Amino acid sequence: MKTILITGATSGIGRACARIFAKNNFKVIICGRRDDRLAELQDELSQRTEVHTLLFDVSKKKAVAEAIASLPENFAHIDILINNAGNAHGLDPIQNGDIEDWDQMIDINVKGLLYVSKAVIPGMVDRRKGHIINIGSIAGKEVYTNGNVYCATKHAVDALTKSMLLDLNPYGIKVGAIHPGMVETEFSEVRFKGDTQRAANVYQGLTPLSPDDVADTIHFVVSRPYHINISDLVILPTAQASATVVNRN
Ligand code: NDP
Ligand code: 8X3
Repeated sequence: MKTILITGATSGIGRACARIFAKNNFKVIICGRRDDRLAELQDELSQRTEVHTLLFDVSKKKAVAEAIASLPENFAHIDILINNAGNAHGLDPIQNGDIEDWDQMIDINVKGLLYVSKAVIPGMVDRRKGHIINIGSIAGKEVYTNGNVYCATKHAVDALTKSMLLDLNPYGIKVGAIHPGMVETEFSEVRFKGDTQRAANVYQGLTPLSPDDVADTIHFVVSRPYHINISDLVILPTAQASATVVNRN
């Protein structure tokens, strides 16, 4: 039975991934900062598979290293890493951007992804097998007005994915990124700091992707035969043609 570690499993895309992989016979390690959500999800998924929870903030490098090092023997060999934890904080023109928001996005979306990868990759290299999936974004392929720092972090995820693919190629490790467009999760509530009306407006007049749509695609990517690596995949709602071109009713 393969073991998968999913960051940001307490909500949205990460939680949907935890569910689909638990249903499909993977041991799951679910990570996040909200312990009540982790406990609830562990209860749910334990009906189907072995589940281990790790409570840590991806932006705290010591906490990341300690958490991964604490894995019990039966979860220690990670076959698949889903670097999913991340969010946007704010949507402001560059001249008005909040430096705290910038720090958070860079610390979580870029440095956090690196800290987790640094803790997991050496085991994969030793075992000469593994699969890393980084969750980028359409914002990692294009920039849009006021997206500045969030877009920059997701462009960094795109670049890091391509770099990991090159560096880990000699070890038979698969690396790829999934770049979603609009997915209805808590993402916009976080971006707009709890303004639920503004968050809901983002998805008005179209059918966005659901977290399950993205998780299903990730499961497809992970379940390909060993010789197939899907290295770069953009998934959009049909109503969305680019980061900003959206056909609303
Ligand atoms: P959610 O807000 O629903 O989920 C974000 C997850 O990330 C939560 O589980 C949260 O857990 C975790 N997280 C955030 N900050 C930290 C941190 N410092 N340490 C540990 N975990 C953290 O959003 P999504 O599911 O939409 O987002 C998942 C990924 O998908 C992100 O990387 C996002 O950028 C990307 N994405 C989302 C799109 C969308 O339209 N929704 C489109 C394209 C990409 P907790 O708070 O418990 O720590
Ligand atoms: C999330 C999608 O378009 O809000 O990464 O940046 S978008």
